[in-house]
Formats: sequence, C-alpha cells, structure tokens
Amino acid sequence: MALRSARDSQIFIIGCGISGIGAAQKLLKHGFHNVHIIEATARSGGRIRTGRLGHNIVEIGANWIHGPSKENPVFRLACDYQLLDKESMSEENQAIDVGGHPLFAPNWFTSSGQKLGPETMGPAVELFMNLLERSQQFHDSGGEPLPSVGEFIKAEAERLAQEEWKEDQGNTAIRMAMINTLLKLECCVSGTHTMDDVGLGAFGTYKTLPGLDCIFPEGYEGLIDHMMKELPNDIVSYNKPVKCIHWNYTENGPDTKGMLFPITIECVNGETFAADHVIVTIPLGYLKKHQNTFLSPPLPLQKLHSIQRMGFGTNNKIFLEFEQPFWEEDCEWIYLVWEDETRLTDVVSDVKMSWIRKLSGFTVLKPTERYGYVLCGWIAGRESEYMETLSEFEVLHTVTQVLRLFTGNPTITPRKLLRSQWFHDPYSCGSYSYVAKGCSGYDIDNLAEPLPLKGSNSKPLQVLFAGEATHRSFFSTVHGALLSGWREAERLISHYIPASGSFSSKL
Ligand code: 6YU
Repeated sequence: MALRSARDSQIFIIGCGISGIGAAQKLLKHGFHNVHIIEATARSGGRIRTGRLGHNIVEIGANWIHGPSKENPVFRLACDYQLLDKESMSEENQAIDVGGHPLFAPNWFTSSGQKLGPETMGPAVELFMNLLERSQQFHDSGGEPLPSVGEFIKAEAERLAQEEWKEDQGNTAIRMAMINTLLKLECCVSGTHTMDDVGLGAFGTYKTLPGLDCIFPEGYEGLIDHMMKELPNDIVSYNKPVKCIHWNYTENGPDTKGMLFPITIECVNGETFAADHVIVTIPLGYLKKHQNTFLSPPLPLQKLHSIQRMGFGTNNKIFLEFEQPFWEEDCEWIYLVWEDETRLTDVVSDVKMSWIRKLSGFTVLKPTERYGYVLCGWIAGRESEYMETLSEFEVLHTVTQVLRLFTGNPTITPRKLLRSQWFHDPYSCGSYSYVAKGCSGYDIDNLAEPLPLKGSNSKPLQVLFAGEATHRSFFSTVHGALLSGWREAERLISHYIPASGSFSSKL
C-alpha cells in the first residue's frame, strides 16, 4: 500500500455554505492541500442568499449579523472585508446589549382597521418580553414547570393578565390577541411551527452577543464572495448532490492508485470520490429527511436519536414593494393583530383557509433612500410551508386583502412580491434548527460528534459534522455555522499537527 504524508490527506467538505467555506479556508491555511467541496446546487452560500426585487437588494435567507461585536467572527470578517457601514462598526453599536430582541419602532394594525396606541400595546409587549426572558432562565436553574416555551408563556400570560390588568379589563382581549401576534413572531425567530414545540429547559442554551443587529448594505452574499475569493478557483464541484457517504470502507475503486481510503463518497449522478476525511455541513433538515440513507453504515443510534429530537422548522419571508408607504415615517416594524384571536395560540385551525393569519407582521426595509418602500413579511411553521405551494399571484392577492382589511384602506396594492420557499428547497428542507421539546444541549453535542464514535478501533475522524445545528450556543445563526466549520477543521488540524506545529504522522 502506498504511503502518503498527512498533509496529503484527501479531505472532502459536503456543502458550500458558510460552515463549509470556513472549514476549507482554515484547512488550507494550515497546509492541507487536498481539500475539496462538493455542493448540490449551482451556487455557494447555502442559506446566505441575496436576491433582487426590482432594483432592490433583498435577503432571501440570513438577514442580520446577530450581535455584531468583537466576539462575533462574522462581524470581524465583515469589518475586515469592509462590508458594513460606519454606524454598524461603531463602538456604541457594538456595546448595545438587547439580549437578542432589538426594540424596533412599531406600528400595530388590527383586523378592524384600527391602529393601536402605546397605552394599549405597551403592557402586552412588556409582559411578553418578561416571559420570554424568564423562559431562557431554566437552562441554568433547571426544574422547568412546563415542557415547552409556548405552554409556559401562555399559562403565565393568562395568570398575569388576570392579576396585572384587573383595573383595565376592557383592554385584556386585544392584549391577548397582541400576545398571539408576538408568539407568532417568536415562531419566526425560533424557526418553529409553534412555541409549544420549543423546549423550555433548553431554550436558554442559545446565547446572544452584544451589538445591535446590523445588515450588509450590499447584501449578505458579499461576505460569501469575499471568502470564496480566498479559496482556489477549482475547489468546489457544483451541481453534485451527495447521495451516500460510505465510511469504514475498504474497497476503493481503480482511480485510487493503489492507496486505501476509508471513505467513498457516492454522488446522485453515480460519480464517486475516495476520501480520508469528510466534513458534512448539510442542513439538519436534509439530514433528518435522509437519515437512513445518507451514511453507510447508517448513523449510530445515539446520533440518530439526537437528529430526530432536535427541531428544524420553516421561517419564510414575503417581500412587498409599494408606490407609497401606509406606515409612519419612523416605523421599523408593522404588527398585525387579529382581534378575534383572544384565546392564546400561535397556530391556525385550518391551514389552507387561514394560513395568512400566521403572518405576524413586517419589517420596514431601511433606509428609504436605498430601498424605496419595501416591507418584509415574516411567516413560520406549517402555514408558511403551505404558502410556498401557492402561486405568487395567490400570495399577493391574499396579502393585499389582509393589508386592506388591517389599514381600512381598500386601495392599497403592492406592486411587486417575492417570497422565499425554504421548506421546498430540496437541499435545505426548512430554515434553521431549534431546541425542540425533550432535547437538550447534549443532543447538539451528539450531532457534532465525529464518526467513528469514541472507543472504536477504526480509523479516527472519518466523518465530521459541522453546520449551524451543531453549534451548542449559536445554533440557527451564521456565526454559529462559521464557528462550527472552524471547529471541525481544527479537529483535523490538531489530530495531524500537534503543538510542535508541523505535520506529525503518516496516514
Ligand atoms: C443569522 C439572520 N436569518 C433567515 C432565513 C434563513 C436562515 N439564518 P447552509 O445551508 O448554508 O449550507 C449547506 C450547504 O449544503 C448548502 O449549500 C446546500 O445546498 C448543501 N447541501 C445540502 N445537501 C447536500 C447534498 N446532499 N450534497 C451536497 N451538498 C448539499 N442567521 O445569523 N442571521 O438574520 C438569519 C435567517 C429565512 C433560511 C436565517 C440567519 C440562519 C443562517 O442562514 C444559517 O444558520 C447559516 O447560513 C447556515 O450555514 P451552514 O453552512 O450551516 O448551512 C432563544 C432562542 C432562539 C434561537 N434562535 C435565535 C434566532 C437566530 C436565527 N435568526 C434567524 C433570522 C433570520 C432572519
């Protein structure tokens, strides 16, 4: 059998999202030169995807740098590449700590065409934000009273509303409807169908960083373009969905020149690649769907169970462009409140008939000089997945009807629409991960555990796992994804290059 140096090891990265790109960058910097990326689609970036609505740049996937401050590697890269505006990079912006929930200047519209004032909405928002904060604290203290965030918030909201709004009972019904709107928005933040599916005990596993969330003025994909420029031109094989990773494999094909590789990667088009190590960065949604066939031998039970326990859901955007705004000049967020929804719930009873009720509201794209009058609607869950199956015309028609109802203005007509369809994207199968009821941070660690598992006599570190869902504190984010790619690259680096700083062993 031919001997190769460790730096010659064949490393394949599956998926060219930010975690895959980050892993490749790090490995190449440390002297590994046989690094390849296999990507199912024709593009890099995965869930970082910038699109166009007329002349406007819009983000189909990731929107913000969450917590843009020194500790955030995405922020650091964006600063290095000079992709942010001055305000986003300022020390003041980096110091603002809002615990992951920035306070936007809102306009509240109701289904009877009313606009709600601060005296009505203030107490409901305050109560909801307090409950959200309390929901994150069981992680440290344990003993959560209810299994899910949704059940906890609803039970506590009912109790506190009776206690705190005794003197103001006339407003209780509308405030309950507002809490439903906030619950629906929280479904978008967590990327879940209902907050009843999000585990209360593990909710606080997610950590926020200081810094007021900021955007990339020229589009998030600019970050990907800059990162890709640092990689060799031919590193990515596009349009090559991987069907199966055969690991612990000893029969290599004729093109392996007498060398033995523990892994054969089989693509959907029948092509195969021999590898020493594979870093899998595909979305958890894809892994859930193909859990029984993506690896051979199949995933060990402990990993399989964690994949099944972890949550992965859908959050979609609906962009609308208007001739004129119907919102106030300083408005940053528009909420829609259905007045008849006074019973606390964040799901609709009939998805086909009432999917639009799950649309929690819109962000106003700012500044107006750059975007004109563009809103980004947010809708999560199965209602969002159903929305994806409708034609653009049907979505536009339904949203227009709702806006007319809520503003009391029968002439409002958006002139353009663009929506995302993350659930039906065959290589994402949804938007991002969340800690589902019954799962814990250990499931995330399990997901990140390389194959073969510890204690095996087989060649170590054959299949490594990165991607946003594998980051214990920053799952569901771009920075979590990037850090996970770096983590797996470092795992290989420290395997081959111990403290001495040079490649140590033969393969
Ligand atoms: C963030 C934000 N953001 C909105 C929406 C979405 C996401 N995120 P990738 O999928 O990128 O790459 C994998 C590649 O693998 C891909 O190219 C595939 O084609 C390929 N592949 C798949 N199968 C394959 C196969 N078989 N063979 C070969 N290749 C294959 N994150 O920081 N800020 O504003 C948002 C948002 C609509 C969809 C987001 C945001 C999530 C990020 O986009 C995402 O994590 C990373 O891009 C993933 O990179 P990756 O490399 O891992 O995978 C308390 C508490 C609550 C916790 N949640 C807090 C909320 C934070 C999340 N916020 C999200 C909000 C928005 C708006």
